[in-house]
Amino acid sequence: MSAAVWLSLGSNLGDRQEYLLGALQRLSAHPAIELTAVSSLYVTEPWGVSGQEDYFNIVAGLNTGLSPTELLAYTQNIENAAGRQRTIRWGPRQLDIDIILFGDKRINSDQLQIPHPRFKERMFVLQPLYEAAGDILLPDGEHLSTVIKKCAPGQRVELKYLPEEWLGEIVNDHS
Ligand code: A4P
Ligand code: MG
Repeated sequence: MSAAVWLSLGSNLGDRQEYLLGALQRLSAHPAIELTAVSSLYVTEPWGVSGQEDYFNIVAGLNTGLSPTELLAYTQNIENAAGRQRTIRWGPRQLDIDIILFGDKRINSDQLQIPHPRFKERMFVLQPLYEAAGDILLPDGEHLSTVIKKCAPGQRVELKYLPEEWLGEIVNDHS
């Protein structure tokens, strides 16, 4: 069975836009992944550790027949292919891919927590998610718009490119 999944992708090292584009290409190249939505590209202030470059953040929606752990293994391969080194937690990175939602699943293992444990505190996830997914009902019964109203104000999340301004054919190519 296919599940509706939402991923958050971020980059704050090197050619940030190119890393995000490359990740989307690799995701849509997988035979068991169908890319269904990609948000605008946002420039966001670093969350967690200050003194880093701004991030480029996006959200992508997909349908997949992969299990959550299979999807995590694939997204970690994509991160590694982008040269990702795991040194400082929340430190600078070429590419970070987090699984935010996986249908209605709730998972709490050492390797994987879904929904992502910190997404409700992060406007760099919530704003593009709202743009791409609309006011979805979350697995805990809360609407996304309610979470956004409760999120700490003042986090800088600036629209840089609308989807058609930065994606080219990437989403259409797959359909
Ligand atoms: N893991 C558990 N649950 C998940 C999940 N739902 N999705 C595990 C993905 N991975 C999940 O991640 C550490 C471990 O989390 C993985 O091995 C996986 O088994 P990591 O990517 O190696 O390390 P990390 O990303 O440095 O740590 P962490 O805690 O995942 O950080 P976050 O929460 O991903 O935050 N500021 C802005 N503006 N934009 C950003 O994109 N990103 C981060 C990273 C910090 N600040 C940011 C941004
Ligand atoms: Mg991560």
